[in-house]
Amino acid sequence: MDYRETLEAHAKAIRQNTIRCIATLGIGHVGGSLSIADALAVLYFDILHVDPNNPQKPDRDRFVLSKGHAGPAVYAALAMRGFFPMQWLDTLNQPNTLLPSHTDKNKTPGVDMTTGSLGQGFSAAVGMAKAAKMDQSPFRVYAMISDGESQEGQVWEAAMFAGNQGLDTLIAFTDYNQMQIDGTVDEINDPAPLDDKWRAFNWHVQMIDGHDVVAIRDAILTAQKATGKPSMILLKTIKGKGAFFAEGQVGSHNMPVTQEQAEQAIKELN
Ligand SMILES: Cc1ncc(C[n+]2csc(CCOP(=O)(O)OP(=O)(O)O)c2C)c(N)n1
Ligand SMILES: [Mg+2]
Repeated sequence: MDYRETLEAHAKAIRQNTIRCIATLGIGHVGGSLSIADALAVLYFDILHVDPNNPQKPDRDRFVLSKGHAGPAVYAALAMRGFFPMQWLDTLNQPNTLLPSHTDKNKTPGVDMTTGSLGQGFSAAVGMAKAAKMDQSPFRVYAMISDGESQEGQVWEAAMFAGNQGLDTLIAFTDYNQMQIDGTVDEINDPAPLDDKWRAFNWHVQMIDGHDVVAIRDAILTAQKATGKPSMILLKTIKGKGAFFAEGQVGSHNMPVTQEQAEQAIKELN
């Protein structure tokens, strides 16, 4: 299998495992989890220098899911990479689970930041990149924010600091799926033009198809070469991508999922 086929297979499995574990619970953040499956496949199966046997390795690359509600997709990727047994996915967001709805670094092996309050994870990621620079540590920091999250003032404080500091080991993504909880981002509080805004904050900016694994890989390699500036990769995505009951629907943000829906969607992905 070539790169595209291999990474698409991982993305498909992330989607299937995400749908399965949300259906086991009966409800969850389907939309924003499925829209980042392709980026997570490229990160966890190609880009990130991480060690499932040593999740706290000091010089590991960091990944901060600032849009913490997409935890289920990250758990699927981490389980598939061997950070913990696949059976843990069946415990998603249940009492005493190590896989809460939103990512928690004190609970889940492989999770680098506790998130859920939108904007905060991104600030933490900027702080990690600054600390790495001060310590002359070799690791990179990757962060995923969302477009509704980009309405948070805190995002732009962090953006300004990272741009001013030239934190070029920081590579961030925006899941530009055009939807938040109650509607489309443009009807609620349009963050566009996101590319020009990030450029104005002294970031290196790319805008790509967020469901094209090769484009994602190439954009990351380009970002790694951009010196003197942090990088923003704007991922044009579709909320709920890959599940017939969720794709392109605002209502997919946090939705009930039946076993029958899950089985059909998993079959269709095959
Ligand atoms: C500071 C803060 N305000 C509000 C919320 C509630 N909330 C959770 S997700 C969300 C927006 C979802 O839209 P988007 O950011 O575009 O994420 P997507 O679902 O598309 O991944 C909001 C307002 C929150 N988690 N944190
Ligand atoms: Mg969104």
